[in-house]
Amino acid sequence: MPTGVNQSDRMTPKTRVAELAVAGGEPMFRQTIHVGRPNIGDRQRLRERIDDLLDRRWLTNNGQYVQEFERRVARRIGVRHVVAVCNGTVALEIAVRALGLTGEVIVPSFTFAATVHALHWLGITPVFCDVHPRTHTLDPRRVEELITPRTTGLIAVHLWGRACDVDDLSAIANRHHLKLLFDAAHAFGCSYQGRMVGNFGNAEVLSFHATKVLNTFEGGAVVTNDDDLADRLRLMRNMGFRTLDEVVSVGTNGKMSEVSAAMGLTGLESIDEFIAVNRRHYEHYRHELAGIPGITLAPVSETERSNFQYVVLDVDEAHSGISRDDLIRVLHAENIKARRYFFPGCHRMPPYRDLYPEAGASLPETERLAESVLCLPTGETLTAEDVAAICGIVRLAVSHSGELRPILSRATR
Ligand code: T4K
Repeated sequence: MPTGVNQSDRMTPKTRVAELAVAGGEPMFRQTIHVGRPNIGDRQRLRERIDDLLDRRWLTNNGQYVQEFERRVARRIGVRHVVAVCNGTVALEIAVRALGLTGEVIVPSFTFAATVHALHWLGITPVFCDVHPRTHTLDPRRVEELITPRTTGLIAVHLWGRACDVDDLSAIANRHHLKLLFDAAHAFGCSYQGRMVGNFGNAEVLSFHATKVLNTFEGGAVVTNDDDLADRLRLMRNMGFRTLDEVVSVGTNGKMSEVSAAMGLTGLESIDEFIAVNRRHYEHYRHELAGIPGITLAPVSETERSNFQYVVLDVDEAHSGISRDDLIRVLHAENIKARRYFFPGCHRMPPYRDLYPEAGASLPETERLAESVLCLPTGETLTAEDVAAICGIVRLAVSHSGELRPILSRATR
């Protein structure tokens, strides 16, 4: 176990509804178990790097750690350019701007708000497209019908690290002369048809937020094989400065700091371990959850690389007897902070719900997923026993859903 990781303080398995915390029992975990607990890696190496950058008094502005981080990420992905920035949202904004997107851009609603906010922030109309029921990613069959003379591009999201249907989306983009940007915030270390995510479309955007498989505290990158685009991106992230005192274009301050890059370099040295731990937890969840009626673990491709960072459950109330939201209440009471990613769907959030009140009508799959999907904890702070305990609670809640129903409805009153 990596240094500093605490063994969870846990109750023995529960077998009766009366033992559930929602029914007045002790919570299963004394401390909250979170989705998105950061991976840290070798703290000693991190401290050495922080001492080194402090000694050199070089804290930001394309320092040597940022440059080294960009080279190492580029090598890992096999892509020509990695432009590291301060977070994934700014990465999206400068990518959208550097690609010259305007007018309308087709985007899923079933994603984190940042994907859509980046467009609206830049005065572009997001046109919401439904996702595929099996992959939860942009459904190419729905994209073409949304293209208008104002459409300039598509943003597709490799949700949960599962690559989109890159071939079909690329064919559509080519046929209609549209730019294709992938939001790969979840997909560092994942592949599509054997090639690493980061090599597709005009560019791809990564997030290195604390909650991602590889983190730089806050951070992100735009990655591309297009030399001219990379040049524009580098200018934009640094206020358009070409040389010491020559500004040649509009830009913003999107730079990654040295301490962030130090964290990223340290994490990269342990990334295979992080992914192996996630994979073990995923397999364990799959084993423990198998056969629970109405509970489906989103599958991970057997043939592609995945980072296994998101453990996603689809709760079908008709078969489980308990809704996703009630299951979340049961889990939260046990101090298992499962998350409703991505509820309620961007089209149902302000300002989009007021701007596009009819959007839901063409997003049946998005609306279903937003009501039925939840994410469970994983990562290096979790143990196999924790996974078994979490699955035990899910099993108990489903197998005794009838007995739980009056308790849950009393609790809401
Ligand atoms: N595109 C997509 C598809 C994305 O999912 C995201 C970000 C982006 C773009 C934008 O990238 P960034 O600009 O963020 O780089 C979290 C993350 O903040 C966000 O990065 C991520 N997606 C999203 C899926 O999850 P929240 O609102 O859920 O954050 P929060 O504060 O509730 O944290 C999540 C869980 O992580 C909590 O249960 C606690 C735990 N946590 C969090 C932090 C920050 C920790 O244990 N330690 C920590 O330091 O958005």
